[in-house]
Amino acid sequence: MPVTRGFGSGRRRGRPERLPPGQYDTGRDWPVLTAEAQPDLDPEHCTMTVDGLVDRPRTWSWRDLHALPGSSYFGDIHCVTTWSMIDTTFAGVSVDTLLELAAPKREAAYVMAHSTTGYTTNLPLADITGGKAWIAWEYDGRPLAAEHGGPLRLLVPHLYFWKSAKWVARLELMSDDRPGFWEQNGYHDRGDPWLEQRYQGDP
Ligand SMILES: Nc1nc2c(c(=O)[nH]1)N[C@H]1C(S)=C(S)[C@@H](COP(=O)(O)O)O[C@H]1N2
Ligand SMILES: [Mo]
Repeated sequence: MPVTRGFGSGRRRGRPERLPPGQYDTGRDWPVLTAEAQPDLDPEHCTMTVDGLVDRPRTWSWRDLHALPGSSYFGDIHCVTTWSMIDTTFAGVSVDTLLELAAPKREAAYVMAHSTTGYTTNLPLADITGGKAWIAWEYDGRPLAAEHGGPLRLLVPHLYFWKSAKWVARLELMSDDRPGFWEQNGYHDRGDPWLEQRYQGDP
């Protein structure tokens, strides 16, 4: 399976600048941050939809997703509450693969990720294309735990981790940006950890 290394993580390996400003290394102690009640989802019945401004809106079953070419991420993740985890390994499918099949329309420029629970988060389309985002169902070679978003979570590791919607079920392509759950509550619309885009009004 193709493995994409996190942006810059190789270059920064073992050096202090490996961590974005204001972040600490949580080691292997992966915190759980869930705003809503954790859903109890059966992988066999979970689906992933790409719709909105696309030529071919599509829904993939669990089985359909596994039949697609797999893709993994090896690198770091960064939560806005200041923990980072170094050298994580996730596997699933690249968002590029789903978007190629759904065929975004020319006017699509943003995406809203929707979880089965109603949690939402907005992203520029450019931040989930070009090998930067995954629909992940494995962590460290094992099925992704329910508290970490299993069966399926969005993974956008180059942005703060609130963009990586747990229990993701839908990517809605949009022409205009619209704030998701945390973004309506003051978090930044983009959330680049290297630029410390934590809150609305940050650069
Ligand atoms: N559905 C859903 N997705 C979510 C969240 C949430 O509360 N609900 N929290 C976000 C935040 S703030 C972070 S830091 C990460 C936490 O993921 P983890 O619990 O696996 O560490 O999930 C993100 N995705
Ligand atoms: Mo977070």
